Amino acid sequence: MWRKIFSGKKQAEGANIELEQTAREDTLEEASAVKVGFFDRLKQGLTKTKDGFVGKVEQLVKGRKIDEALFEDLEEILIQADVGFETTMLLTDKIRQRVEEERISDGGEIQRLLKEEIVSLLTAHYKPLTLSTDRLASIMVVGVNGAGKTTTIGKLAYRFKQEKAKVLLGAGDTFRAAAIDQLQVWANRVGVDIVAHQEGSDPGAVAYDTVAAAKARKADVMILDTAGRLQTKTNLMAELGKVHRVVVRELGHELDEVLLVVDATTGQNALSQARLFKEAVPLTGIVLTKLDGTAKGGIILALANELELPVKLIGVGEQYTDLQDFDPEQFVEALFN
Ligand SMILES: Nc1nc2c(ncn2[C@@H]2O[C@H](COP(=O)(O)OP(=O)(O)O)[C@@H](O)[C@H]2O)c(=O)[nH]1
Ligand SMILES: [Mg+2]
Repeated sequence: MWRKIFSGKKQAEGANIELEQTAREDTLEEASAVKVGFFDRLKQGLTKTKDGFVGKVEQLVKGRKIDEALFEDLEEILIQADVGFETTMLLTDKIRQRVEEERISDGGEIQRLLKEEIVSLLTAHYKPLTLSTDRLASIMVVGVNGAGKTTTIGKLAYRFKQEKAKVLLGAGDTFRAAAIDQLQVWANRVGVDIVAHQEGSDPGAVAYDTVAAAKARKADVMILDTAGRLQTKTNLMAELGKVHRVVVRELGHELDEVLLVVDATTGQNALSQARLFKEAVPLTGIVLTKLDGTAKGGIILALANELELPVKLIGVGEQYTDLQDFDPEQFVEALFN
């Protein structure tokens, strides 16, 4: 039986203990050592955003008194960090209000207020990855080309395998032979089963076979890859809807997770991707990848605030273990400290 470790911070740490492959007893000491490793990795992955965003705020507020010019500069930094206009205004209005109510005059305090408001914004819509453990857990992964879908599936497969789950992957991206091969490579590396058809075959048929095989082989988790598509291509989006319906019909219920993978380096386009994918399939959450590759990690705030979709996982690098459960407090801590 694979471990039930899918809700929040404790689980993230728990998962990581497994990921670090401590075959030993996980004594308190070891568990906390792993926790530090996990947090360090997050901090390292957020270095660019930390420098480009929090670092700039720090420079801005140092020794300054609070006035309208300061707020305007703060707004500019937030917008440059991809926080987006709407969310920037929400944050700075709240800070303005608190400055007044709490009679704050030292600019240095702005950083603390910003940190607190970001935590509350990220916490408001927070929901961890939630997978069934009493029946086949099912995940479908969607997103534009190059967002990191296949890599994310590989990392998830690795994690679940470490948790002793029987994992089955479905190579639903049948557009390119290379995409099928790529998932195959991950499956071999991690040591999990895969259902794959030939290039150009019907992705609905792959979906059908994946569910059937998962049931027949009594898998704990199935993860279905899909072809990347531009959110503006209506026929391809409709096809995605069809694939989803096939899975639901064969499972006999909704999937546990329909995850949209979004590349953090794509900026505000992430919002339009999320809106259009949400129309095609009932998304349950977002995986924000390549946070390590951008100084504009502020997109996570725009996503959390402007869409009713929680960010559930974040990618902070290309290693197996660089997919983390998103935890708002830990994230903000890594960004500000
Ligand atoms: N630095 C970094 N690279 C990533 C991350 N996630 C995915 N990638 C890279 O992004 C590229 C595209 O990923 P892929 O999984 O093929 O995207 P797909 O087309 O959506 O399936 C690959 O080179 C991955 O290694 C991440 O979190 N950080
Ligand atoms: Mg792919």
